[in-house]
Amino acid sequence: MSADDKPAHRPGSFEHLVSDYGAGGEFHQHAGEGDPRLTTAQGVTISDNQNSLRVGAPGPTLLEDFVLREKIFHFDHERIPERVVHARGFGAHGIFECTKALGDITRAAPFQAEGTITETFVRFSTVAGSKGSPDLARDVRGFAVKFYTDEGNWDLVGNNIPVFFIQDAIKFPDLVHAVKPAPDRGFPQAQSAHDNFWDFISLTPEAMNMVMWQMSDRTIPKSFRTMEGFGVHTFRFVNKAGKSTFVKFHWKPKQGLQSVLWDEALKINGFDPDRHRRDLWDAIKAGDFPEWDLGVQLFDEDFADSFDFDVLDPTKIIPEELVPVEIVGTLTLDRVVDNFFEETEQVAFCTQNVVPGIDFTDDPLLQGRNFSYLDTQLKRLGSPNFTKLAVNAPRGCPVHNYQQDGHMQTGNRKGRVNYEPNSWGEGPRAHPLEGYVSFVVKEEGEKRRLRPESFADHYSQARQFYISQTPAEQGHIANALIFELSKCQVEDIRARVVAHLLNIDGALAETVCTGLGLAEMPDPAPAARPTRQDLPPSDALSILKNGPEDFSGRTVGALVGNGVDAQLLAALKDALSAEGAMLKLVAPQIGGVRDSAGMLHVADEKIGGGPSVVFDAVVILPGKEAELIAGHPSAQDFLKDAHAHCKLIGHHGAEALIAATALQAKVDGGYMPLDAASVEGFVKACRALRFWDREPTLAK
Ligand code: HDE
Repeated sequence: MSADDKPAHRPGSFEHLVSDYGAGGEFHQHAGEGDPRLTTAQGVTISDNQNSLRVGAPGPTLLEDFVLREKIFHFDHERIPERVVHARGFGAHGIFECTKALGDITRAAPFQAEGTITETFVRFSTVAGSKGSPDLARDVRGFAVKFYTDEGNWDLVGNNIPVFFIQDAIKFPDLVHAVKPAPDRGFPQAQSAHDNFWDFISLTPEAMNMVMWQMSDRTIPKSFRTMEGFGVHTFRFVNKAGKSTFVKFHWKPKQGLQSVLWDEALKINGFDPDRHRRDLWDAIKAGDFPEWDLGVQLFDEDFADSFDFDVLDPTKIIPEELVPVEIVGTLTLDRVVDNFFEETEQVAFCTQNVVPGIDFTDDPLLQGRNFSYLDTQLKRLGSPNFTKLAVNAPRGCPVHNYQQDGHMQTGNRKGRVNYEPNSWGEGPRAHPLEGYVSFVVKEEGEKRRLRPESFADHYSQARQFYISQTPAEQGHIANALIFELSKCQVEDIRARVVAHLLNIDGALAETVCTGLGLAEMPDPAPAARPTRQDLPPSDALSILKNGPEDFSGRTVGALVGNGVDAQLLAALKDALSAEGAMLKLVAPQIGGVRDSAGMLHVADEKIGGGPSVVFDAVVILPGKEAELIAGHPSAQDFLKDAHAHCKLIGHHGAEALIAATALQAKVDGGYMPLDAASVEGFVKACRALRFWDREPTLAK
């Protein structure tokens, strides 16, 4: 609990409540001397906030009671529509520091000089679930960044996956309808494992690259802090001379990439549906500020012409091996919001928000987004004046224009001039040199509804993604497909997806076909272009090849009992803190345990409230309570899950619990006996995050 989470009064006391009955028998709870006065929205001090105005006891209640009516009226109108997608999200403030000037490539303000600091606001989100849905749904994560630059706001509204399901904005409502709860029954919530989603996908071959990413562990990140972000589309950088360079944006977490396992995700959702938002909040509050490097892939028309795929096709990446990612700055999130609604809920990202030096391309998805975001903010926030809210208003530069009035206006210009041109000699004018100038592109062609042929290869990059994964990651993709398709009730839908997999990787299709128990392998789906077998694997596409270098920012969960070895516990705490990691205690009671030297250690969680799924590694130190802990079903789950999730398991005196879970015969190299001398070795081993060698043994 941080200082500002602590109540002001003495624990257990009622001194903050002054309660009495008045002369007429009326019950009051009111302010003590010096407390701020409670008022109505009109500023009138309220005498009684507990009892409405009545005639007699108990009533009737009077319509005249403006205090009651105003309070209820405002409450009745608290909700605004949730975002049609990305409803569940969490935001934080930060700064972006330029580490490599790009003045020759772009005139965009954040990149003009090394060391330039730009304030930012970031909102992470899931896509499909409603506002109250769990954080660990298998889903794409939004990664939206607002840069408050000196030349206006730039919104880089990205995802944690660099490709998208569809190539044209016109298909977006269908995609979203298909993944959201079915309209007749209103479920399932926050998941893609259902017929409607896979029906749509199986009829949309262009989705196959994204489907590979979606079925990988990318969609169940350990934390927002351990995922990448991508701008997805190809954008343009434009320099002062008007020269354009294509650019793709990447956010690379300094914390390293890390995801959970699907079984963990399911359990975390039950134990702590707020896992990701809590994690970000706790880290920032603890001063462990998460950081991402901003990388850019820069390329010109010649590269675009020679590349195997169309750089305007948002279902394709440009492998980092072909165009390296240059790091140009660092984003640090260092401040939580003061108010969730005012900032996280009301922040309005718009892809159309660009600043001089940044421009769009003809990517048909991006063009559609430029309409959608502004439009949806009006629906959500109810007034075109949402730009005046503190979280949305530009900070580094003045705003001067003749836009006026509208709901909740607070910033109309003073004076009589509200049009331009005018001869009153006042008011802002456009500036042809400093103003935003769209990059000049010559366009020609027939006006038709068509999809470029250069967008036609739907499988080659899906295959490239799959073959870039480690065997463990490939296994997770197959399992995810089997899980999701097993939730589809229509066998034909399952078979249609397997037919696409055949165009990606024969062995994967075989595994999924067997895992589903399909009667026979279907024929491959008709493909507009044959799958290229020659695209080389790219290490950048794997999570496990891009993990953290150390164990910092991670947490070990210790299952402890009274009498836990004092020296061992102290050594463990020291070794973890030297690594920048934490130890959390899970004890029979939240009040804590006394160690072998009689010292009290307050517990972070009670057994059953702190399951091993929320920790990166575990230690079992039952002290004198080995038998009691061994008999506790939740303690058994703690160990069984840590084992099943391939976690490192340090232990001392845990034989009884290991026996109670029948794991004696399965103790492997991921189990490490602990004493004060071996804790450092244990912490080093934890850097690997998982003991993957265990995974193939689990089903046996
Ligand atoms: Fe979005 N998307 N999107 N999207 N999107 C929205 O805008 C839309 C797409 C993304 O934290 C909505 O403010 C269309 C790609 C993020 O507030 C809406 C299409 C990418 C967020 C909308 C796409 C994204 C949104 C809903 C296809 C990754 C959350 C609420 C043409 C590059 C922003 C809102 C936040 C939100 C439309 C596809 C990312 C309806 C029409 C591709 C991170 O405007």
